[in-house]
Amino acid sequence: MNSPELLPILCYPDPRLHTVAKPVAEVDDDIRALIPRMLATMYDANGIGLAATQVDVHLRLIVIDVSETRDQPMVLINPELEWASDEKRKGEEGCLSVPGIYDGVERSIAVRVRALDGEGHSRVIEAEGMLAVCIQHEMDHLLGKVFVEYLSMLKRNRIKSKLVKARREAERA
Ligand code: K2U
Ligand code: ZN
Repeated sequence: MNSPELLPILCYPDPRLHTVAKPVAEVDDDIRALIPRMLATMYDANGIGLAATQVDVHLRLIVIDVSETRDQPMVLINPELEWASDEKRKGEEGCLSVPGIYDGVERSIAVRVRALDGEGHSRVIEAEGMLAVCIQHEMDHLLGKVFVEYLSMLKRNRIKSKLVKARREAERA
């Protein structure tokens, strides 16, 4: 049984990363077919999260697996942030859409999110630690926000030119 076909991940500064995703109307066969492909793409890229926006699907759908064993996938459809702690912490973040760039971002240390799971059942997720950070990072993607937007203009411009240069070299090779 071969693994689900991987999806290409959009790379910053691709403007499609700034699209605001629409709610999933119904957990239908298309969504059920997309979820395993997003999970396979996330695992293949060694990510702990992936938002549909990153694979150029502009729907409110996120997959996450923060487990050490990489075998506890979570699916969040139409996630809504019900509560976020006032207490925040700055943590090192990376992004599959911004390869090779890591920098500090401040996030709430705990969140409570309501979302549909892969079967379309409504669930409440109470998260802290890396799971809380990942959920906030992925929910930003659904709003067209990439973590580099929390950095200074100077850093953001340096990152943009670095990635554009790397892409040009890759295309020439
Ligand atoms: O691009 C993505 O959305 C996947 C992100 C998710 C994430 C970023 C920062 C902090 C937590 C989650 C990452 O690329 S997954 C790669 C990674 C793995 C472990 C720790 C940080 C980043
Ligand atoms: Zn990301």
